[in-house]
Amino acid sequence: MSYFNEIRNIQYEGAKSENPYAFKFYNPSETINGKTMEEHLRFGVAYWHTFTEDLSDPFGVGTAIRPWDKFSGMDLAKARVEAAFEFFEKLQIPYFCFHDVDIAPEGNSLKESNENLDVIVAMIKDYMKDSKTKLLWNTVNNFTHPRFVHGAASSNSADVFAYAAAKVKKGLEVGKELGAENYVFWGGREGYETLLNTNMKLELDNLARFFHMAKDYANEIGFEAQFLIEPKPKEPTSHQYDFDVASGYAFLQNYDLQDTFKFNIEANHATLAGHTFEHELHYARIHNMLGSVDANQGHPLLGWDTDEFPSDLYATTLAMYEILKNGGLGKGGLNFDAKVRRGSFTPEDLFHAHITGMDSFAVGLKVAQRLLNDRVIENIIDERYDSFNSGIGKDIVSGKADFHQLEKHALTLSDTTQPSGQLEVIKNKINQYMLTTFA
Ligand code: XUL
Ligand code: CO
Repeated sequence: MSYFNEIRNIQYEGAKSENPYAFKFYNPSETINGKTMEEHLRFGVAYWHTFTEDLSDPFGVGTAIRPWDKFSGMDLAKARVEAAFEFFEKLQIPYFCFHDVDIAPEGNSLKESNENLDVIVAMIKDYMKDSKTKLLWNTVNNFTHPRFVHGAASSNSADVFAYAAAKVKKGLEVGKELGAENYVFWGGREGYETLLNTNMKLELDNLARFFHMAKDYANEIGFEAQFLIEPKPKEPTSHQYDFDVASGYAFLQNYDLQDTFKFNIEANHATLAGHTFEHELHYARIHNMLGSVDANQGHPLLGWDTDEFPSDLYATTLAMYEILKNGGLGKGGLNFDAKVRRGSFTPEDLFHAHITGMDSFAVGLKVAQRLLNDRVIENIIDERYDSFNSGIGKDIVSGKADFHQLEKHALTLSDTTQPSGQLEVIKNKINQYMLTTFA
């Protein structure tokens, strides 16, 4: 059965193509600096937003028209798998990602939920045999069901902690079964609403205990996926524990988890935290903690997680610059944790959204590689910090200098001369590179 009958495989047709069902910039087989675009970008489809999401919002019911919605229960779950693999193939997408509840309905008990999962996982495994699309990561949803109202691993209830652990245990087994390259922990409701009823120390300790137990179990079953923490500062709780990369990294170090995890960085979570997307990527990169990316964008005027498909070429360029500086994403990828707008409710919109996201990152990749080749940003930064390459600067960096020596040096200074920060020059250069790369 075909769910996207009218749509043929999406091909690269070049920048001048008028075909809305073609890539204008994403050319999977094109080589850039020794790697194909497909290898650089490692795009993934988010199962929840593309096949499960109904586009409801707090003010209105779902609007999504999805041909598979004529089914219900397990039949719907199976229809979604069929639709998903048709979509993956037509889009030539190398990866996908899911939560347990995206792919199979929850039953009346944990046992029943696991049985439902087993049926769908077996079906997905079967489809994967004939597909080039692999599992970038899986995770479990430990936040939607009312039992997780006070959190999962940071719940006040030991029973809920146990239930959450059982779900992650199954998630790790599913990840191994399907060959997931990563396993994601997004905080969900791991956070708190008010300190007036919260034992924060116990909650943080428990969260760390949970992560250690998860890693122990992954080791026990030989599941070698990279573990990823996905920071987010707020939503649904007002204080999420994995606020951003910096606080997440401190948490991991406090609990001796820094070698177990890397970060899955989501653009809209970065901006919710008051950072830029590139700030979060950069912070993770310089600490060797950049694992994977949830590629989306927030709305500049809205203060919540809008999860839009990425189309801002400036943002994708700066993101790809960080990713290239990182030497790529390793086992990670660019997962479109993004949803079409509530008004974009047709199945065709799902294709247009992904084409736009993929083209936007392809543009970012090409511009960023040129910026790097010409050392545009590197040269400016090297020059800016040149004072640390000789004299007193070299002594500071090598650890030789102390306050006595620094005071002695400072007393000899009449006035310091400093070069300009040149921000406007740099921005103009980046604009020039963006426009001339495709001229
Ligand atoms: C929520 C979010 C999640 C994670 C996976 O904001 O980003 O979808 O990516 O649980
Ligand atoms: Co996400």
